[in-house]
Formats: sequence, C-alpha cells, structure tokens
Amino acid sequence: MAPRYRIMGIVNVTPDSFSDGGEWFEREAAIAHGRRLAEEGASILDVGGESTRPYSDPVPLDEERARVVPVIEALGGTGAQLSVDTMKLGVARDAIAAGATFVNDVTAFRHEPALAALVAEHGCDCCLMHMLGDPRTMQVDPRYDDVVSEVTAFLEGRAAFAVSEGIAPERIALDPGIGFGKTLEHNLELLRRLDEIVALGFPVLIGTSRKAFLGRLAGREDPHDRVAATVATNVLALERGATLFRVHDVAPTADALAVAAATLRADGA
Ligand code: HH2
Repeated sequence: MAPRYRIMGIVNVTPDSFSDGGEWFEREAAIAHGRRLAEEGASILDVGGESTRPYSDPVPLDEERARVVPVIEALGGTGAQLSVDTMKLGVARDAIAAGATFVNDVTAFRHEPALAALVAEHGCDCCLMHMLGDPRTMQVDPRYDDVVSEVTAFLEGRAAFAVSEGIAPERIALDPGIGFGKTLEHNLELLRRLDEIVALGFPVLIGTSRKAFLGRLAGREDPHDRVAATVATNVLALERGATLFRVHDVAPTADALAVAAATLRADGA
C-alpha cells in the first residue's frame, strides 16, 4: 500500500509573493485564510513572511518575524500542524515558541546551519529543499548535466547533515525545489523521475502550486488560473511516491488526491 499523504496549505504573509502577493498580507486576513485552508483539508499550514520568487530581495529579520509569529500564534487552534517557511534561525526560534513544529527551509540549512540544531533540540519536523543559487540569481540560465541525479545527490547530502546535527530521519522531508533554479524541462524531468528521490527513503514534498512553468504549459498568464494544472502535477507526484503537497488551493487538491489515492490505495491524513 502506498504511504499516507498530507496537504500543506500555503499562508503567505507577504506583500510580494508571486501568485498571491498582498492578498493575505494583513494579519487578520492571513489568519482567516489559514483557518479556511485547515477546514478545507490542510493538515499542515506553512506560514511564510519572505517571498522566494525569482529575483526577490531578502526581508530583514525583524520584519519577517513580525509578519509570521502572530499568525502562527493565532492559528494554534486549527488542529493543523504549523510550519514556518523561513531560512532564518531567529525567525524559526520565535515561530517554534509560538507553536510551530515544522521548519520549511528552502536553503536546506545552508543559509544558517545552526537551524538544524534548533530543529533537533525541539524535535520538530523539517523540509530540506534543493535550490540552485539564491532567489536573486536562480533563474538566470540554470544548467545541470542530469538534473535528477544532481538534485538527488544534493538532498542526500543535506539529509546526512541534518541527521548528523541530531534530527531523527523520520522527521526529515526532502523537496526537489520545483522552479528554484530550474527550466521548464528541468521541472518536468524532476516530476517524471520523482521516484528516484523517493528511493532515498525520506518523505518527499512537492511544491508546484501555481508556478510559472504550469502557466507556460497551460497558457495561463494569471497564477490564479493554474489550479487545474497544479492538481495534475500533484496527482502525478502522488503516483510516483510523494506524500506531502504544498499548495495554495487546498479544496481542489484534497478532492483530486482523495480520488487518486483511493485508486492507488494511498490513504489521506
Ligand atoms: N515554493 C515556494 C516557497 N516555499 N517551500 C518548499 N518546501 N517547496 C517549494 O516548492 C516552495 C517553498 C514558492 O511559492 P510561494 O510561497 O507561493 O511564493 P513566494 O515564495 O513568492 O512567497
């Protein structure tokens, strides 16, 4: 039987995220949005205060902390596990104090390696993602000899680092980082051969939600019109062994994965 899967709903508390920038920037709007995503079937809520879209600039620590910590605190009663989408130790520390038990670091502990020890100390879950370069540079002519084997080797190395810092292997999820230093072909190859990353033995998280490559394939300029395209990639990823799905649109994803999982005999959580 295929393993259970979970949906991670995206709560962006940012003025500039690529697909929903500014929509949930007001604290109360972000909190209401998070509650709605939990009701729709998100068992994890991923709260982020810094956009990592291509060419974006970093956000100062105090600003990011002020965006995410009150939202995490307020989402405590939803029943969903709370995740903080940050690469900063200071933000993660306060997010954990506010109730987060999952750290989603798109730099896989490369930005601040001490984040790994913090995650270990608190027994949190974490997601380690592959990214080529940084958000300011990653989409400038990304190149690989074989994108899947290079991403897989990178993730294996980062997981080994996390374990060496004391994080239990079952608390580590790996993510190929769709759109982070990848062309359209790279993204498709990673989805096509996702089973090679799954074979490392860690839960695999996939984040395609509303991303630009889907807009190019489906001819959808507006990210809000990329929901069906997103759902297609998540169904394919489930079939290849992914168990965590990071999405903006929880309700349609939940429906599609329930049907796909029943067909594949994978249970939702
Ligand atoms: N994608 C984004 C942000 N965080 N984390 C993981 N683990 N995997 C992803 O694919 C991923 C991520 C980008 O999406 P979004 O949060 O919607 O946009 P922005 O970074 O512009 O806020």
